[in-house]
Amino acid sequence: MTDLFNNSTLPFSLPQAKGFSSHFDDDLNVFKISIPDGQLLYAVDFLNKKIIDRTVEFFLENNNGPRGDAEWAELSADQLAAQDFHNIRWKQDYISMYGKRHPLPRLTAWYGEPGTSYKYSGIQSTANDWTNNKGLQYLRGQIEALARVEFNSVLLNWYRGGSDKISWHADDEKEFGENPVIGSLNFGVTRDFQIRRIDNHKEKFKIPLSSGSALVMSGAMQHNWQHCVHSSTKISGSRFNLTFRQVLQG
Ligand SMILES: O=C(O)CCC(=O)C(=O)O
Repeated sequence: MTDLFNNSTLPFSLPQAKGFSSHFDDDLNVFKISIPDGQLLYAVDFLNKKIIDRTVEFFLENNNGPRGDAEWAELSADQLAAQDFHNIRWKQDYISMYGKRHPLPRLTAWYGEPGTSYKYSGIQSTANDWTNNKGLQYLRGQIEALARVEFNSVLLNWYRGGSDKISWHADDEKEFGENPVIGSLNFGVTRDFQIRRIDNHKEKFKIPLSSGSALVMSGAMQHNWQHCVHSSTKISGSRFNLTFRQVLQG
């Protein structure tokens, strides 16, 4: 149930069920959301337009690629591999299903402290060193201030258009520890972040993640809830999502 004394209204609906509540924190300028077995922080205009525009430019800076947004979705994997990105080493990963290799429906890049490595969608990925990456270090500082934890790595997802997506999953890999805090930043077109309970798929809600928004997931969320971003024929244009994480090393 939404707190009646809010001075700001949550721009999406939570299930009307026991254990769901939200409250706007005026000091932090953020919605604090409780769900059964989890907590969320949601800040709509967390980053300003100047930072957003500069960040998108930073993500795409390259010598030889398209300038316009729509063109990116049309490049083949080989054409993308030939792009010389200056700041982010975007890559096309593949998953194997029933003996066939399929491209992941998005581009990814994994950055962090030297030595951090992480497995997602069955793909073992060693982090690109982020020590001298000024853009990522700036964004890390921003999300750490909101989440009040330190992150040592980030997974970047580039959804080039409406057909790019990420399927239902939880970030429950053992290298993230028991109850991980995961901080997400969003740039570009708005996409719905869907959340459903693992033991009851009908208990679900969606959060529109617009450009400049931040979302922090914590508590036992990754053991009890899954999330995804569905494809949509109504969407065109790029969205970049960064999920900052603490990978336990050793
Ligand atoms: O794009 C998003 O908002 C979600 C990304 C995600 O779920 C992940 O990287 O594990």
